[in-house]
Amino acid sequence: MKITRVDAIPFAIPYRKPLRFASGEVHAAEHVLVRVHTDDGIVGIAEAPPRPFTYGETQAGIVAVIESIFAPQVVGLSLLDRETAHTRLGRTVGNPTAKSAVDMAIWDALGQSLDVSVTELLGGYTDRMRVSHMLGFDEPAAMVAEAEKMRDAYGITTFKVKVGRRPVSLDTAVVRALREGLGPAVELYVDGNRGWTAAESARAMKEMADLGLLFAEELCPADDVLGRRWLVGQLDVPFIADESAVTPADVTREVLGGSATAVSIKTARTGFTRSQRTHHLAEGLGLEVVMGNQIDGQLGSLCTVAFGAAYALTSRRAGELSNFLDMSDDLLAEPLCIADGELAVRPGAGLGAAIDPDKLRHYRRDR
Ligand code: MUC
Ligand code: MG
Repeated sequence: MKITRVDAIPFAIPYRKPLRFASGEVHAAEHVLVRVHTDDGIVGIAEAPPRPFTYGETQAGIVAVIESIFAPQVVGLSLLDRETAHTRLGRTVGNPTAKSAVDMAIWDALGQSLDVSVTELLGGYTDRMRVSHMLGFDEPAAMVAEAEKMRDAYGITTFKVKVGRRPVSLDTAVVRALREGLGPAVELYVDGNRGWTAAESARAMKEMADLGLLFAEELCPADDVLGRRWLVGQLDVPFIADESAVTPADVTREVLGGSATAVSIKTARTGFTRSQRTHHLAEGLGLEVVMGNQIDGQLGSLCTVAFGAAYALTSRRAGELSNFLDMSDDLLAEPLCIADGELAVRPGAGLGAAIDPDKLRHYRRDR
């Protein structure tokens, strides 16, 4: 069970349709595949998605920090030394998705070694989650058509709508069109990626007051400290902290400061070890949790559902598990399948994921 090697392999898979939102856009999954090898021949895997507009990481930077700092820190540890690995990775500031991929690949390897699934290792509450689909910026008719396609093809009935454009009516018109087009039964919530000011956010939420929204997420920057507190205090739906609350300490600060009332847990940026801490904190504080998406590929989505299904609190709400549907291909040998609006964890040991070697050869960018 000793870690002998860590690989960081950059790859690029184009998106069929780019995802656009207030803080950026994604045209290709230029991620890093992380493999943790052990002395008994087990290989744990996970993927790191660079999101420079959110965390400052780049694909080349993720490869470099793993090869030069993180790999030497974990090689020689047992797979059971997860707290030691977490503490050592924590000596380096930032680099959340690089750290998380190493952490999750260790958990995958541990699950394989013990012949137990990661979900069971973590908490084992259920084996599936309802899926929420994220709708990027477009014209109202196109976004309604996309949501209808997702509902008809995959049974998805929860949608997160990207907002944060100016004037705010560009986005409020979309949300109204979605409610009118899809009817009262679907769940809708909005994510601004810090695009609006607090006053614009308040105006937009008033315009959408009759649309039955479930949540509002990161509508304005957390750095507008008093403005955001003022906004959150007047909303009658939970306000989700996403990119403003990456660490458990960030969550505590945002919530106790009155700037958030719910939290997005993204395994891509807190791995399994830190996501556990955020989960326990959210439970203690009585916060709603949504399992978020870092525009993950299939391996990242599998990590999200593996964690989300492990606990009652994280599996209560639909998880954001479907961005991979917009990718033109993936590395997983057996594709993920969303059916009846749900995604199941993979049965079997660890994450239950295997990489297709031909696809890896085709998409890798290091040779
Ligand atoms: C989301 O929930 O915000 C877009 C930017 C980011 O950091 O994550 C995605 C989705
Ligand atoms: Mg968000």
